[in-house]
Amino acid sequence: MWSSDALRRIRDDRPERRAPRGRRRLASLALLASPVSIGALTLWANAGTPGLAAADLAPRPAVPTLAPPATPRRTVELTLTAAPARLSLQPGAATDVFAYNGQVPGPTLDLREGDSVIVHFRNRLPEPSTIHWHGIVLPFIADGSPFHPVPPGGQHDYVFTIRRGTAGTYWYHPHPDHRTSYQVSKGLYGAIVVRAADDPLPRSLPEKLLVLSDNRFLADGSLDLPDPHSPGGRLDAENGREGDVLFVSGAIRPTLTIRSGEVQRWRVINASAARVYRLALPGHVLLQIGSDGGLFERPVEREEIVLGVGERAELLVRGTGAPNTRAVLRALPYDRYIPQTRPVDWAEPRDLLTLQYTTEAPTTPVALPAVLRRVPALDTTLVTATRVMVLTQHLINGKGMDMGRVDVSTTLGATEIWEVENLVGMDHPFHLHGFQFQVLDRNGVPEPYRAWKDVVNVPRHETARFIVRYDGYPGKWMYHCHILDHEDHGMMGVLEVKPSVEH
Ligand SMILES: [Cu+2]
Repeated sequence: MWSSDALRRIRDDRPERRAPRGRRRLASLALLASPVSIGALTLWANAGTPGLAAADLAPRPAVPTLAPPATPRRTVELTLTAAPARLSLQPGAATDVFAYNGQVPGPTLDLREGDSVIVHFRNRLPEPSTIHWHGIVLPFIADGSPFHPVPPGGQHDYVFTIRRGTAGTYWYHPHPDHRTSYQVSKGLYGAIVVRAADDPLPRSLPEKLLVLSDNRFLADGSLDLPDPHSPGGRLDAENGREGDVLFVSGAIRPTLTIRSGEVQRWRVINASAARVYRLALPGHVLLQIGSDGGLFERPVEREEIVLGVGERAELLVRGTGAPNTRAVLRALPYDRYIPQTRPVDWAEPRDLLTLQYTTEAPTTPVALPAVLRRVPALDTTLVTATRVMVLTQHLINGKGMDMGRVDVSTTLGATEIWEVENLVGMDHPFHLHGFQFQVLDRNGVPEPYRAWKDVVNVPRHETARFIVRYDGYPGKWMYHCHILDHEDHGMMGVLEVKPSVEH
């Protein structure tokens, strides 16, 4: 199924094996990959962890075994081309979209801690774009923020290294000035999975990747993207654009299979422009094991999980149902709206996918670790500043985004608290680029467990506080509401992190 060429595209890049630069094979995923496409899904081989495929909503092809090198250090090099395409997102209809490498969602990047990543981005769109690597700690020039637009016909190489300790689930999407909601709605988003060599969970767990998104269509199958000045456009600007068609990794209500007794590892990404998912699997207690920046210290049992815009969750789904039964993963109603613009059907639960039990006799559940890893608490005694962010509709601290202004200035290595206060009657998910943070409390209630986060949803009239240490890279980093229409309308600011002074 997988050619050795396709596997070699992820190069073993240990220095002693390096060929002279000029002779080094430049492997492009776009050219060399022979991915197995099933509908809109693509399965990428994962040379380091045989048996685990990143995108896995369909029967998995055999993945060949390739012994990982003793000290893996790889360069993963690929090309992502954003271009118009005509795809069938819904049965029986063709839709003009924007796609990465011709698919929606774009290819899943299956990475390991320590990987050097080179992405050749080619913009074949009729407008400027970027690729933002949501949640990944990387240099400013690689962040794909509005500071570095790539013009139509242009290209940019994003070069970064995946840090140790950051294994988790991330995603990528465009982040151009004023056009993020439009481009994501047109189909530009994809998943990133980062794996750790010392992952504490059994490798035998079947893994599923669920990229949640929604969209809205006109009767002719085209995307419903109203003129910004029309009533529909103004409603999207207010609420953030939601759609009535829900997708899981590009599929509408797909079916996953599970054997009774089996434990599966699910990675869930909220890639929607504005929709919040309140996830529940009736008849099952979910075991959440991680969030935006990777694993928790210990698994946490949850009846439901609220996944704000841009957030991710890692879960263990325990197959406690009987053979040949089924369960439905649902998005329960979540009221994030002001009454004046609350959608009439907001209170309807929505089905996301069917979990079908096989007819096989129950299997014995695998033993799960009680401790996943250490998440050291950031030291509050080192805090040198508290940044107060007051959210109102489309504004932060009363200001709209100005690319020429620095809103917060600080120094690399400093530890600070951010207090994000939402004064209005609508939720705003707050996202910080460049650094992972730890939520301290929400409305004064201490966070029950520590996690690395890059988005915190701040419900209406509530306040969230987080602590962050700027231990990444200097640069000008965006912070913004992750309702993409709010971001596009200026609900964004600039954090300048200056290099620390050498003594
Ligand atoms: Cu917002």
